[in-house]
Amino acid sequence: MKARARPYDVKLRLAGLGIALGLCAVALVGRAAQMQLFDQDFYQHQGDARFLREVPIPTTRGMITDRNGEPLAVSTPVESVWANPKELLQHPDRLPDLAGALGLDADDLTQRVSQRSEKEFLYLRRHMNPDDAQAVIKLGIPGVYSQREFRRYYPHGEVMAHVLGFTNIDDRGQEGLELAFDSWLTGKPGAQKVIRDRRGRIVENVDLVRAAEPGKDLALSIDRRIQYLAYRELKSALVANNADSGSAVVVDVATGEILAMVNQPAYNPNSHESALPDAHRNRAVTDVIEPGSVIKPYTVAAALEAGVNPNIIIQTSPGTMMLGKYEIHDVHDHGAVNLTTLLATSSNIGAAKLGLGMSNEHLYDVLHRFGFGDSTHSGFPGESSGVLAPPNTWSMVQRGTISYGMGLSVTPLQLAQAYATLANGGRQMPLTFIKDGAGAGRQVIDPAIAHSLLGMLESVVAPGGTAPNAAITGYHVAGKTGTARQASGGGYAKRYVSVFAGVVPLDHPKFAMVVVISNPRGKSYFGSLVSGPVFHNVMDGALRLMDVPPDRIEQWYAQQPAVATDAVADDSDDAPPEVVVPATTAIDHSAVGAHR
Ligand code: 59J
Repeated sequence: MKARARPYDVKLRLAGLGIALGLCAVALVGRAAQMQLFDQDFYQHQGDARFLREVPIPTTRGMITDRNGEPLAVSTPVESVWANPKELLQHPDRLPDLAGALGLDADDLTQRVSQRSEKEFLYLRRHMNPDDAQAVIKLGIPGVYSQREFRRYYPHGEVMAHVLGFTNIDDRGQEGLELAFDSWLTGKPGAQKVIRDRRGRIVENVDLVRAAEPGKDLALSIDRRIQYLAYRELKSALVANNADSGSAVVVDVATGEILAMVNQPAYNPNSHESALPDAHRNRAVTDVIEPGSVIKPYTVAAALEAGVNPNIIIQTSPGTMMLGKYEIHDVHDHGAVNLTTLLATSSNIGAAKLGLGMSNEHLYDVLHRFGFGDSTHSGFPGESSGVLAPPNTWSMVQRGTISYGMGLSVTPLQLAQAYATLANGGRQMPLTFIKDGAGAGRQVIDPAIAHSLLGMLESVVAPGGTAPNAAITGYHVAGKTGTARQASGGGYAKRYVSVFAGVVPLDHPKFAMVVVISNPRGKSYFGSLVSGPVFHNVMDGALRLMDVPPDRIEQWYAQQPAVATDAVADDSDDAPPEVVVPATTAIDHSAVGAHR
């Protein structure tokens, strides 16, 4: 019997197949619907993730200006060209072109790219001029891209170098105020979602994740014009006196704001890599000197505070004195001196005798109150505190030498603060590099003592004082010279620092300025002749720039040339009044070397 498939079997099979196919279709449609309707986000994300990227939005570093809003440090846009090595290496024939447009050596470039062949990111050249970078991108080489960055530019170059410092290639502060205020100045880069095509080009901005926050601006206390004057005068004094290094600081007496701070040697912060590291130091803040005689006013202040009669007469003859087993000297025999002539002639013996008459603790206390031995807390990176040993360690000899400024060390900035404090009626203002940033002051000595010291120090710049060349026509000036041999290897070398510290005008003191010049090897090495003229030239200019009214009116008018002003003075054919310039000094500097 022949077995035949029965028709219902075929139908059954067909129906079975139909059902199976139908189920498949339903499953497929269902799955599609599931993917489309329910899992869409997941798949969208998976797809986009291959092309959707979060990219940073670059932002600027805050601008640094001087007290009048003049830009001192600005961020300029630059382009950094980078490559995706994997992609770029698929077109090795383009490498020579690329190297040419980047201004790089073709072999070096090939090597660098090959070394990172597995990576997706390599800077080819950073901080290019945007036009040059554009020319590179225009070559259309696959795997080559550019990115906006910002580069710091310092329009005043050397003049502001030490105060500002500089940033590194990633725009972070490395030295100076760029370092001290880095977090204030640094912006927060934003973030943006973008879709890139297969070649990495951005084809669509999707959404902003975070807006970029630019860094904050910083207005300094510095006055660019006074800074420039100080820079010019210090530099020319260094050249004229064949000196190694120097610093100058100008402080606003009433506020403690630092108006100018310059050093030599200097460097150009726009190309600081090429500078000697030695030129980087802001010596006014980081370096110490043995100050010598500019300390004497504080010894006198201590004596007055201890109740010494302001009219005391001190015998300094014969110009030498034994201090323990050491002999100390004055340049001349100044005979019997009062406190004013002690300062005007800068008698070491007079100062030592005053110091020996008080306790270690008292002299220390007064010096310390004026800020010696302590950081000024100016906030400048690397600030030195100087050295003032605790009084219980002082020998009698030390008390004597500290009284005339030997055996302690100070920074030029500390000296400037100490002179500003005298000029401010004994009220010490915190020093600051920030405009209007100073806090409240602190009275460190009786105003009457501060006042009488300023009077005595006026005699230093008067004819007969050590520094008549620091005098400024039309203004009352108080100041002090110092010439100190520098300690070296346990003795004192024939290396000097020449210092001048002064304040002007005495009626309403505005400026305190300190000038320190190290190792002058010219005709003279005296503070009066080396540093005094820098003080004179800078202050003379600054008084005019800041419109400080003269406080010595007769002298002021005497020096004004009798120019005919429009309407009035036609009938005056008188010669201008004779100008009397004090030109003589009682000290014969040429004799000093021989005396030693
Ligand atoms: C001086 C010192 C060195 C250290 C000496 C200056 C001492 C001393 C041991 C010799 C030149 C020189 C602790 S002088 O600053 O007296 O500024 O215009 O370096 O005395 O004992 O060939 N300054 N300077 N002394 N040491 N030790 C005078 C004086 C001062 C002047 C001039 C002439 C010194 C008026 C210094 C100035 O007031």
